[in-house]
Amino acid sequence: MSTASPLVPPTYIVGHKNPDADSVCSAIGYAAYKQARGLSGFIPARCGNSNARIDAILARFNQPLPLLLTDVTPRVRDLMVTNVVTVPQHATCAEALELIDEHDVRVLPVITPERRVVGTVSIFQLGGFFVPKVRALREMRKVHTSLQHIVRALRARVVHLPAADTEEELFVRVGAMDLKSFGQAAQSDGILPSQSIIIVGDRRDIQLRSIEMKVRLLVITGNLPIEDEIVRRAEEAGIALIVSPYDTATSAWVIRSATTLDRLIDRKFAFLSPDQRISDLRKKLATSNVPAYLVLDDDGRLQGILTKTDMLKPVRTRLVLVDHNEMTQAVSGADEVAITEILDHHRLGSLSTPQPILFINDPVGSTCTIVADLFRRDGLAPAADIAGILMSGIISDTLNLQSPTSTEKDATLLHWLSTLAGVNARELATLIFSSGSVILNSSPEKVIRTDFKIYEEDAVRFAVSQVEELGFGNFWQKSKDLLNALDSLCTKEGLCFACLLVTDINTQNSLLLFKGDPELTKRITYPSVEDGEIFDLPGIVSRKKQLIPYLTTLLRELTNDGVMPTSRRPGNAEPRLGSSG
Ligand SMILES: [Mn+2]
Repeated sequence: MSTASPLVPPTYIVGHKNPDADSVCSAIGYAAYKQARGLSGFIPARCGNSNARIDAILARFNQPLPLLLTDVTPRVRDLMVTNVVTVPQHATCAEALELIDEHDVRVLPVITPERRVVGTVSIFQLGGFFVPKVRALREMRKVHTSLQHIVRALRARVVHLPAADTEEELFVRVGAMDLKSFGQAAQSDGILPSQSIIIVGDRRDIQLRSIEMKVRLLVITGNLPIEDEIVRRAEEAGIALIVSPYDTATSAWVIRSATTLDRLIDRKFAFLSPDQRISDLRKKLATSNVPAYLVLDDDGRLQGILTKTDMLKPVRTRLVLVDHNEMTQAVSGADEVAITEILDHHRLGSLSTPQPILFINDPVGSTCTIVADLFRRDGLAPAADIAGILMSGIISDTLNLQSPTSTEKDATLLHWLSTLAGVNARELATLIFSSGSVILNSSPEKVIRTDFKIYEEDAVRFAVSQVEELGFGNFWQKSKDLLNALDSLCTKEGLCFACLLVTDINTQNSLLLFKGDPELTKRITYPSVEDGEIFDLPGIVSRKKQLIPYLTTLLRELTNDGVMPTSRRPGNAEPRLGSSG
C-alpha cells in the first residue's frame, strides 16, 4: 500500500475518521511542509470517505484525493520474511543440507515448481536420518533414490549406468571383509542383491563376486583403476559400475545423503495467512514450539515465513496524526503502530505513546492554521495551491473566522495564505459553503456519519455529529428521519447518547438533535423546540469549544447527583471494547 521507496519506511499523515475539510487539508499541507523541509516518505492520507465540500476544495486547488487508509493494524505480511530459502520437492538430502549450511537456516519449505508447499524439512529431521541408530542397522544403510542422484552426489565417473533415473530402495554395504565372510553376510541380512550397492576398493575378488551375485551398483572408491575384464563382465551382467573420487567411508556417507527428501518431508507444517493480525498471533506463537510459520496465500503458494524473532521487529508503518488526538477517532490499528507526531487543536484525549513524540496542540481555529504557522516560522512559503488548501481548512473549521473557536492567529495566517494563493477568502468561503447541502443530498444515516466523532468521558461513550447548512429549511424537511437515525446509531454503537448539531452558517445559530439517556435529556437547559428532542442553541456553532464542554458538564452533574448514565446495549453490532489509547 506504500508508494514510497521501500528503503524509506512510509509515514502516513492522517486525519480523523469521517474526515472533514480541515482534516484532509492539513494532511495535504503538512506533507507539503515536510517536502519543503527536504524530508521524504511522508504521504497524505485519509481514513474515510470524502464529501462534497472536500471534493470541491480539492478540485479548486488541483489536488488528488489523499490515499485511503482504512486499517493500519500490523498483519503477518508486514513482518514476514519474503526471501525464503526453499528446496524443490525432488531434491536430495545432500542438496537440502547444502542449502541449510549455506544460508544458515533451520527449516526449508519443500515446494513444487508452482511454489505450492508440500511440507518442510528441518536440520533436526535430516540429522535424525543420518545419526546412527544401533537398533536399526538396516535403516542406517537404506537409500531411497535413483542411481543418477548417487552419481551427482558423489561426482562419480560413470562406467556403466543402466536405468539411471529409476527411483528405488537400495542398501549400502562396504566390501571390506574377506571374500567368504562377504558371501555369508550377503545371505544373512536378507537384502536382495538387486537392492545392494557394494562399495569397494581395488579388491578384484569382491568385485567379481558382486558381479556374479548380480548386485545393483558397484562403486569403486578412491578413483582407483578398474580392470578391463571387470568392466566387460559388469556390462554383460547389466550391473551399474561407477568410480567415486572419495575413500570408502566417505563414499558410503555421501551415497546415503543422495536419498531423496520425499520420505523426510514433514507434511504437517504450521502455516498462516498474510492477512492475519499480529496482535491475534502473539499469544499463540509465544507458547508454541513451532520454530517458523509458513505464510501461504489462498492457493497454498508460499509468500513468506514468520518466526518468533520476526514478531519482535518494529512495525514499519508510522503515522502523523493531524486534527485529532483521541484513539477513538483515529484510523483502525493506530494504537498498534508508531505514532511519530501529532498536530491538533482539540481537547486532549487519553492517548499515550511509548516514545517521546512531537506534539503540537494549539487552541487555534483549525489544524491548517498550525501547519501554515510552521511554514511561516521556518521562512518557507507554500505553493499557491497548497496555500489555497490551507485556507480552505481554516475557512471550513472557523466558518470563515466567524466561529468562537477562531483566534487572531487564524485571521493573520488566513490573510498571509490569501496573498500567497492569490485567492480572496470571502469568495473561497462561498465556494466551500455552497458545495451542496449534506442534509438534502444524503440519507439521514449518512448525514449523521459525515462529520461524526465518538467521545469517551469516564468510560461513558457518546457521539456528536455536526452538519453545516445555509438556513434550516432543508433540515426541517428531514428532522424526524434524522432523529430516527440518531436513535439507531445510539443502539448500534452501544452509546449513552447520540446527538447532531445542525449549524446555520448564515445566522451562526444551531439546533441540537438529542437521543439517548432520558435522565440526561431532562437536564438539557436549552429551550426545547420539539418533543424534548430538538433544542435551540442560539450562538452555538462550535462542537469542540461550546457543545462538548456543555455535554461533559451535564454528565458530571448527573454522576455527582448519584445517577449513573446508562448506555444502550449494542444491538446488531458486536460489543465494542473501550478505548485502548
Ligand atoms: Mn479541525
